[in-house]
Amino acid sequence: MSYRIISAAEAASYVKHGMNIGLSGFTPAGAPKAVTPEIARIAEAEHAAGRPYQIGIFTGASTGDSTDGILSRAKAIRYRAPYTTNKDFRTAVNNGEIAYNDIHLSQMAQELRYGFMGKVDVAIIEACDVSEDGKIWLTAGVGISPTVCRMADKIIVELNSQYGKAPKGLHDVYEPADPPCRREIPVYSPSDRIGKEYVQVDPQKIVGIVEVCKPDEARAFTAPDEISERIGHNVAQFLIGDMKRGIIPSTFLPLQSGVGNVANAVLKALGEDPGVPAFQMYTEVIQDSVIALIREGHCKFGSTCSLSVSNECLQSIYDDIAFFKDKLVLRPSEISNSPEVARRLGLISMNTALEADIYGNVNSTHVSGTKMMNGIGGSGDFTRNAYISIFSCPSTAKGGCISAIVPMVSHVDHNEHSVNVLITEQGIADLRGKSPVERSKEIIENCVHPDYKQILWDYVKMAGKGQTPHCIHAALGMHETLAKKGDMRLTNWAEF
Ligand code: 0RQ
Repeated sequence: MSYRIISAAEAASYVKHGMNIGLSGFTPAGAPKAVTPEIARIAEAEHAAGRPYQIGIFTGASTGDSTDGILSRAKAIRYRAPYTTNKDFRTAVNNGEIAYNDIHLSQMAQELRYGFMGKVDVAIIEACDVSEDGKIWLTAGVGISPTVCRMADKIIVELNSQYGKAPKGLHDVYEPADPPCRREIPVYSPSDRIGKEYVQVDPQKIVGIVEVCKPDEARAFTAPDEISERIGHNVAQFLIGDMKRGIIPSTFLPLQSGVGNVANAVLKALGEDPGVPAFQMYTEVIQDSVIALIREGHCKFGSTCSLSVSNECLQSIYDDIAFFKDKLVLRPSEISNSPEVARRLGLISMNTALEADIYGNVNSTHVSGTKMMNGIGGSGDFTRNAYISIFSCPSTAKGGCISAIVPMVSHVDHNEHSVNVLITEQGIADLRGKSPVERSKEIIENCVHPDYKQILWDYVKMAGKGQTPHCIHAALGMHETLAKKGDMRLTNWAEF
């Protein structure tokens, strides 16, 4: 290979203060792991010398600690988009130290191409192979790699030998043209392949290859607890009910699912329920539970942007790659999350709420309205365009001190016009075809924890009549009670 093999430190030296870097990967899957810690070292040295050093980060979704964690702690990030899950990044954002642009994941690549976020100076791309003529074969996540490779002045390849060349052939790389020349994305079934197995770049832009042998920095999921198992069971019962009524065809519809413990438990429950037929997935992340379902035949095909699985699970996929190759495809985020494709395929979307209100508005991102949790991720891409959009969450958080159902959400990510179904461990609220007042009855009756039911009925009574009844001065009263007394159960509407 005629590319120069360079150290991670040399690669990092191409990234100067004020530049923007574009990264491969989607969740820790396929994100760079070697060069970003060296960028953090440069930042620390520059700061120690009294000089400024901060960069912008463009990526597919969250990354691993080697990027968001280490760079946040080194105070090296000026700007970042989109979704992330890192605790230190979250702290820095909530301290006002980082400009975080939490956009829909499907829009990230195109907003870069449209010029909304500035230049991509250096792309850092994890690969399992690279050819002389500029073909880059990615690893466990695609994200925005094709776009940042095309836009960047320089490309650094982290050639990760951890899994050898096993990921080769899993990818389907396709980048749409921009308006007014864009055509339809020709995915008519989750398993359709429309692009190339690699990212084609101009080989002149590859300034060096950094040799790496590191696993993904996957997050461990806790085993489903009783609450998430009940949520999963309720989701399965809801879908079976809709199939019996003929709303969902007996062949079923492709499923999308977000990340997190609840999402993992829901998928597990769907696979275990004999009433749910074998299904396909058209989604952004595939977690451990889905890989088990593919092995068992409950999931027939998985189209995803990343294999966001534990390291053991990833190794087991690559060990059995002949089995998985025709059952999985990895796509760029603007294809995996495409609103056009979601609407065409008729996805059943399943995402997670932090809180929902009695009319069906959902907050997935901001704790008590101001503190960023993770971000919207792909939940908005799918919710707005799904055949049926479902949100689930436990009915309470923090030992019961917080009700997930409140009179008015403290931040809106998904509004009442897009949310079809709300599910907690308490039950199912089917909001389809209902007016706001009808929705509020359905939600309070079926989804609210018993500790909070009367508080919410009292709010509804106080709000009186109207299209969407509210007491505006008291609508965030449960949040205010939490802030003052540490427990929403102590809400006394007479105080508002
Ligand atoms: O915190 O563990 O410290 O107690 O939030 O909650 O119940 O473990 O659920 O892991 O599924 O995460 C919405 C954050 C849920 C996630 C969110 C606290 C709760 C706990 C986690 P502790 P759980 P999960 C996919 C598509 C974004 C939207 C989406 C998420 C912690 O699923 O980021 O689905 N989703 N995107 O105690 C204060 C409340 C709370 C609360 C829960 N009302 N107030 N804290 N918590 N409700 C993403 C991609 O596109 C890649």
